[in-house]
Amino acid sequence: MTDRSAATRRIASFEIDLTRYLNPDGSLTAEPPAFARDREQARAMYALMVRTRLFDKKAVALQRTGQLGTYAAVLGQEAIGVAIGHALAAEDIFIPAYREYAAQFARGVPLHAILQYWGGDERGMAYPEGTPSHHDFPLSVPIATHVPHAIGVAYAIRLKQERRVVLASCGDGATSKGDWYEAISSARIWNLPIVFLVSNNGWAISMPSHRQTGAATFAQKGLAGGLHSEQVDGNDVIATRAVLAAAIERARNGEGPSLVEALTYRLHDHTTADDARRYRPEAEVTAAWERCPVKRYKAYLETAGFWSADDEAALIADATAAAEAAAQAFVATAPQAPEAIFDHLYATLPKSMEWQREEVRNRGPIGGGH
Ligand SMILES: Cc1ncc(C[n+]2csc(CCOP(=O)(O)OP(=O)(O)O)c2C)c(N)n1
Repeated sequence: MTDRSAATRRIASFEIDLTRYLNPDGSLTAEPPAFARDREQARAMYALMVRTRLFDKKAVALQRTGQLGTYAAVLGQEAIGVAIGHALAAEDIFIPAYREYAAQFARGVPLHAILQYWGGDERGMAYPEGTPSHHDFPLSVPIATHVPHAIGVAYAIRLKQERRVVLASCGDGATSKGDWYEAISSARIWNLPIVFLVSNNGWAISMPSHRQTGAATFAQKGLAGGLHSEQVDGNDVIATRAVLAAAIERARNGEGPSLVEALTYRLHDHTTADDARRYRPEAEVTAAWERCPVKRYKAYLETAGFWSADDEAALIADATAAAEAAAQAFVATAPQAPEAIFDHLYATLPKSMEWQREEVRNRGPIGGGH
């Protein structure tokens, strides 16, 4: 065999950065950004995180008591939605997967609308006018199919020369799909104002992340498309907001797309239709609770003098009441006409669908509180 080393030159090499401000015990690794030193902003982020956690608990309880369809819990991943909600500007466009409820709440989606969606009622995705959510996308349960759509939106923004940014979120499993790679590939070629957020929560249902890719990180998948790519501790709301805000700013300034891999952990089952005990070691879950984003951020706030026991009691009471009110609003919603699913999908119903619409109409109501 000939030695070809003399003929070989290295033409590319790469590094992936990981950002973390908060250790799991809430202590700081570095001086935090200005927003985390601002009492009001820092408190608002915590309130949203706790509200989301209590909403989530209520949603699971509704499903367990037969009042809600399958629901995807966000337990353990709340910081990511909070960071998205606080990093995006009102005019930006959020194109979510299905676990980033906190971001949707921040942008004006009412809590009960999310329950409505998981109750099989598409009206929950008609977000209120006059809120930033109005121009956002509905949840995407089909994995990664919304990511090329996000490219289309970002392309339109560039064409119209608007200073808006698209943020598309998905899980680690979604990065295995062809449509996801197609989007990554187009983003840089067209220099689109887009940020891809990949929540690496350790699992894609029963498939662990380390079997999802042979690569050391999911972030480096973005490098293949020429994207600015990095990791962040997704259980550290300060770091996640800071990294996303920087990526959004680059996109807004025409400096190209980014991929952010947020390291987190799904503390709940995949959905209420799943039983993770069948495939996931209990010890892994116990260890992950030590990295809980709520506990960590609360410790930071307390040390900073931004949070007291009275604040906590008031927030828990308020967030519990909000979750309860959402549940009641959902349960009280009259079901929509069964044929409404056709009306939501088509402006003009194709002739070939008319008999299907009739058949569904005769079947009885769907959605609403039941
Ligand atoms: C196109 C498509 N294929 C398969 C499924 C079934 N499915 C639902 S969730 C899921 C795993 C998704 O894992 P990941 O992207 O890591 O997101 P996570 O649920 O962990 O947040 C799969 C395969 C689906 N919803 N859509």
